[in-house]
Amino acid sequence: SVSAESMAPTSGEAYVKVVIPKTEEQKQRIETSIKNNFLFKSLDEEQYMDVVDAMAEKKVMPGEDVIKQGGVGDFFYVAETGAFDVFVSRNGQPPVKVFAYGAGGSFGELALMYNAPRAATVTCTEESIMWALDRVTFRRILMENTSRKRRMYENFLEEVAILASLEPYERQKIADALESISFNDEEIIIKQGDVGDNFYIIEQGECRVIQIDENGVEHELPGLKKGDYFGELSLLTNNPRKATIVAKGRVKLATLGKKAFVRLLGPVVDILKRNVTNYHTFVKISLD
Ligand code: 1OR
Repeated sequence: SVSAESMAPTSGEAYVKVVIPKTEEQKQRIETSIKNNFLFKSLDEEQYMDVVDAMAEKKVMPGEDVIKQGGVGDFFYVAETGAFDVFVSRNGQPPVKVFAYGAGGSFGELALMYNAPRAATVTCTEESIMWALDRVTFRRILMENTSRKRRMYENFLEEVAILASLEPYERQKIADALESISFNDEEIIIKQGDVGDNFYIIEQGECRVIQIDENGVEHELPGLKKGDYFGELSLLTNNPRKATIVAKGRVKLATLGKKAFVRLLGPVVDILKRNVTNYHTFVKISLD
C-alpha cells in the first residue's frame, strides 16, 4: 500500500519514513548524544530530522545483551548514558572481551552495512538509555557516507606503519573520524610553540620539519613523507609544539582532533611514545 509518506527513490528500496513522536526534551537528548559522533557529522537539516524522528528510546539494564553475535542486524544504537562491553567469539572459542563503550558510543552498524550477521555481542554493564535507529533509516541516511569514508581511507591506513597492529575494525573507526586537509608549498601546518589540537598523517606529498633551539638557531630535521605522522607529541604531553612543520610542495593530510586521537589511538600510545625516543631534536622533550 502507498501512504502519503511513502517515497520511491530513484535507486534502492522504496521506504516509508519512520516517525516516532518525541517531546522537545527527547529531541534535545538525542542532539546531545550524537553531537560528537562522526557518523552523524555531514547530515543536512532534513536528514538530521529524519534520523531524530526515526530513533526509538530504549532503556537497557546491566547483563542485557543489546546485540548477540551471529544474530540478524535490525538496529543501529547510540548510547546516551550507560556502559557496554563487546565480546567476540572466534572458531567456537569462548567469547573474549575486545572493547567497551561508554556514553556517546555507537555500535551495530556493521551488520546493517554489509548485510552480515552481528560480528560481536554487546552487553550492557551499566543501566543505559539508548537510541535505536532502524535498519532502513540507517541505510538510507547514514550508510553511504560511512562506507564511502571507510573505503576511501582503508588502503591508506593499512599502509601506515603505526596502525599496522590495529584490528581492521579499529582502522575503520579511525577512518570515520579522519578529515582530509591540503596545504600548498611552504605553508605552515604546525608552528613550534603553539598549542596542539590535531594529529596528522601524510596522505600525499612531503613535509619539512624545522626546529628552533634554546639559542634561537634554526635546524632542519629529517623530513616526513607519505604514511608518516606528526603532531602526536603535544597531544600526548599537553606541551606546546616542539617543531614547525611546513608543506614541501603540495601535501594532503588526514587529520584527527585531540579527543578522537586519545580515544582511537589509545592502543598504540606506547608505540607512539617509544618512537619519540628516536627523534632528532634540538630542544628538550619530556614525556611525563
Ligand atoms: P554489528 O552490527 O556487527 C556488533 O554488531 C557490533 O559491535 C558491531 O556491529 C560493531 O558496531 C561493534 N569487531 C566487530 N564489531 C565490533 C568490534 C570489533 N568492536 C565493536 N564492535 N572488534 C574487533 C574484534 C576482533 C573490536 C575492535 C576494537
